[in-house]
Amino acid sequence: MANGDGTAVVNSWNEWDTLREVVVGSADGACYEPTEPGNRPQVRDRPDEPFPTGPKPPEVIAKANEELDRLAEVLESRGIVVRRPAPYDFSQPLRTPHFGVENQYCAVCPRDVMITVGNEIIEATMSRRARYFEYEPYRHLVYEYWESDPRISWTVAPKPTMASAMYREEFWTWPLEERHRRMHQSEFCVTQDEVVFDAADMNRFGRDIVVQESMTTNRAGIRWLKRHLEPRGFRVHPVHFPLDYFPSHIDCTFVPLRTGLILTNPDRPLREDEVALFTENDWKLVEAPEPVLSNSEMPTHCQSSKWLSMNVLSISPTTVICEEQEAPLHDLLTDMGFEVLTVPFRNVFEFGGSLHCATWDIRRDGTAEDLFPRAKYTPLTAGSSR
Ligand code: ABU
Repeated sequence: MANGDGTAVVNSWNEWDTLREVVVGSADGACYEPTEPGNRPQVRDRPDEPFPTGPKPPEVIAKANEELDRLAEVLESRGIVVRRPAPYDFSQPLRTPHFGVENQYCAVCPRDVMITVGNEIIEATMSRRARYFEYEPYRHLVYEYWESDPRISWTVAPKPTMASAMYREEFWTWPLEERHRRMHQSEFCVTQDEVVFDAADMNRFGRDIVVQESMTTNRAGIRWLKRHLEPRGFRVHPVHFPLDYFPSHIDCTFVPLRTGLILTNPDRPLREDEVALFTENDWKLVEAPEPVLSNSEMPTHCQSSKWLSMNVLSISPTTVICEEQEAPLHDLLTDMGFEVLTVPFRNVFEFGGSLHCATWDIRRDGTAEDLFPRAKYTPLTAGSSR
């Protein structure tokens, strides 16, 4: 069954068209992320202290849920349909033939796992053991959408083994000078042997998809995305931010706000030879202001950077939702003509993200526009080896 206006039930081609239906994460059942080969969580400013394990305290969960619920209310007040993940017991340990992990993580950040690309839902491979089954809290929704509209396709990307050989353990002990020396090599904690990607390493720009090579997305993952998406009419562009030594998820680094405008991270410039794709196609790159919190002021158990400040959610080409204390960003966006809505969200930070991370857009207005008409692009399927 189609949506009332004839749009497919699942339809989202970019990060900014008018939002009609969205999933907002939930902190119910959340656990601390375990130490594993793809992740070394640390207590902020006390790296020698053991990172907690098991379920997060009920009061920490309650505060995050209050903010997630508030976001849901604001979205609903704008006429947007809000859906939520199903309950899931993240305290269950996992054992597969290839790995074991003492507990799982949470369903706060659907963006990391799930992506809508046009009328298709893709479940990412994921890159960390504790997140192997993180698609499960969203499956009831996927089935509902898939059953209700024959135009919807649903793809589960190949699951990697996440065996020890998939990871590069020494990555975690490289000194900063070593990281700087290697900054153009794009070799992180995941090797290139298996297909690996988190959905949050992608930005959607109509028929163009930009994918960051990172700790959570490798070159095999990008190849898989190219081979999957190119026959469906998309162009997939890998991007790199060489000064980000621990890259994971593009939405605190490169944030498209509307056609022609991208918010960028001044600490993480785009690789020089990749800028032309944007500038030659009339995209303006605007640097985000310094976040209000410094890295050392971020919540104790938060593994994300201060740049969660720019992890905003666009609900239309003219309206953006921001964390309520990020006044310099509000001012910049207002000066650029946006209506800025604000919600408190700092209690969500330690669950892995801010407003963009904590959402997964299901339906926006819009279609597969070509927003890079001058892109020079060689499809992988035509013989390129990248
Ligand atoms: N999950 C988004 C975190 C990215 C960052 O810390 O920059």
